[in-house]
Amino acid sequence: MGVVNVTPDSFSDGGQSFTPQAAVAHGLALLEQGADIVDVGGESTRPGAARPPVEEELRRVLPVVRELAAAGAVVSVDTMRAEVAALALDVGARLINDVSGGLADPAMLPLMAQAGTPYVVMHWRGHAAGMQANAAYGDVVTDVVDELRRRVEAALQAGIHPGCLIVDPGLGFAKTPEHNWELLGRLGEVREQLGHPLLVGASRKSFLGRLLADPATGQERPAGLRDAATAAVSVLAAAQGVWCLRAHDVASTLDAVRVTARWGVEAAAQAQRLLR
Ligand code: PMM
Repeated sequence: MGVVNVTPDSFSDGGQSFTPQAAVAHGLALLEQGADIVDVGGESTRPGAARPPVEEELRRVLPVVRELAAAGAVVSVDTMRAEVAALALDVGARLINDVSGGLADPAMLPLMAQAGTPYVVMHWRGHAAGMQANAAYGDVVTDVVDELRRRVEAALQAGIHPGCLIVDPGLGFAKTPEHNWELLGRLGEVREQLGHPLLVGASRKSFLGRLLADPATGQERPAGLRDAATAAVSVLAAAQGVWCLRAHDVASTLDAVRVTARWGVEAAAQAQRLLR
């Protein structure tokens, strides 16, 4: 899944695709790189970010979805709002990626039940403005699985077909770097316990920037220089059986997945030696 952020303030690509023309061109380039899905979003979920009004989100997203769908792309829309999801589906979106797992808008689950299209349910504990205050867990994997299971049950109760549900542990959403690493290391457990296809979005996230911080200054590695680290995460996530990887630089993640597919799971254990 390639990322097309139509936002002025995204942490990962800093407003690169803010005009509809630039966003469409970027989406087409990601497809050219080999993306199966392009994920179009008009709301930044960076920790601390303010929400755009719904009209603004629609203005950002709809023209881009319409044009990419017309070009034959499988378009996903990254939104927490049922109104945006409904209009995006009308203009050709084929999947809704809801980082709130249906918690942000009570109209979302009924809409998805009616639409009958695939729906990504991500683990979420509140909007970007205050979410890092909620980063407290017992065992993070147990808690995230339990909370996601409740969202899956709510989705099924609303009438969403089980075959339409994709789950996502929500790396970086109300999670510290340690929580993200623990979830990544135990993705196989998350997948087995939930029994739905798993989507993972680690691409360019700040826990990678933190790991690769400059040893002299302590400064995080900038977002644009985290693609090799993202590809490494992609290898390890692929080896644990995820269904979909959400990435900004599709080419490097796809290469990494190709190598993993050729190699086998042993790679993960062996690679640790290189770091001693
Ligand atoms: N992360 C971001 C946005 N949308 N959707 C899903 N399903 N999973 C994620 O981890 C996720 C997401 C934040 O990253 P961005 O600002 O680079 O898009």
